[in-house]
Amino acid sequence: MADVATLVEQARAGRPRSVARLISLVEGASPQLREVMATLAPLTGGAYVVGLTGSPGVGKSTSTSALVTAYRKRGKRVGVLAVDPSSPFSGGALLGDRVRMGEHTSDPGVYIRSMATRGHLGGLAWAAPQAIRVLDAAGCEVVLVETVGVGQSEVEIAAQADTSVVLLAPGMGDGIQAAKAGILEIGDVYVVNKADRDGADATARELNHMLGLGESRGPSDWRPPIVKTVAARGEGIEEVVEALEKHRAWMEEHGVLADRRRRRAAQEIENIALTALRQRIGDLSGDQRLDALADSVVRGTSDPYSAADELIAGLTSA
Ligand SMILES: Nc1nc2c(ncn2[C@@H]2O[C@H](COP(=O)(O)OP(=O)(O)O)[C@@H](O)[C@H]2O)c(=O)[nH]1
Ligand SMILES: [Mg+2]
Repeated sequence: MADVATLVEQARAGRPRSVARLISLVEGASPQLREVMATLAPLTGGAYVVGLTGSPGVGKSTSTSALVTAYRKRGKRVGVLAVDPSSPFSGGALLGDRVRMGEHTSDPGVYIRSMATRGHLGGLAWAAPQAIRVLDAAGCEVVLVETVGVGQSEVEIAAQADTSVVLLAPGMGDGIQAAKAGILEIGDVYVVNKADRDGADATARELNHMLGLGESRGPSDWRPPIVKTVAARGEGIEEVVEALEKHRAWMEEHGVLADRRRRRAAQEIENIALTALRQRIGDLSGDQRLDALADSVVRGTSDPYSAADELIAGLTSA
């Protein structure tokens, strides 16, 4: 296979197949990943990462596609990552998404990739930031991350993004669901899509009400805006972009962007370290050190806590 440096160079030159190869290395947890990440490190930090989450069918892919159009008009290179934590499939875009993203597939300024993480070691939290880093290093100025809202995953994705967009639609009972899912805490921008349908105003009002509850914001705090869209017709999308740019400017002004990125990196380090530790501990069955420690616990010359400490010390210095 091509060496990592060449692959990265080609990805930066805008060669989609090289970007795809790099993301495949992430998904496959390739042994080369270490080298890939080391090579990418100095090339990252330029991308503005926007997460889009919401229930299936709310219009995430349609909105993502419309946002791509809006950012392309502004001359930005855009990366799209569609993360489906429940799907065992990966590689190409999902069929429906391929249709909705269709107009962008021949645009060299847009890179679209879907990613499945089920069964993945460390899951979404582990794979998504590394895939984002690939797109970042490949020169994407905006990276849109679409994820299906299932339980914990949207919270995880919110932790990956600079700005989180939460989508709702009228008539989906979303208001109540949103409150349950803790979605009201993660949105920086709220979108009520399908505003061409009855009930959009009511949904927006209900959302506004719920966002106001428990509110204790100071004058310089960010108040998440609610934008109504008809993504299928591109209506309201410019307003979404404006809200995103405002949020980004606010984050930069208040040091929030740097803070979020630091927390993100910290979490990533923790995930990788825990995965590595777990792997080493998992490899221990039949390990003589463990057997010896077990013997000493059985004999009463050591206790399980001391033995565990000794084991960990041995693992981290090994
Ligand atoms: N009426 C209406 N339908 C929409 C709108 N946006 C998306 N849709 C439709 O809603 C369905 C689900 O959209 P999709 O983007 O795949 O949702 P996702 O599952 O959240 O990614 C598709 O049939 C879209 O054409 C809208 O603004 N109004
Ligand atoms: Mg979708």
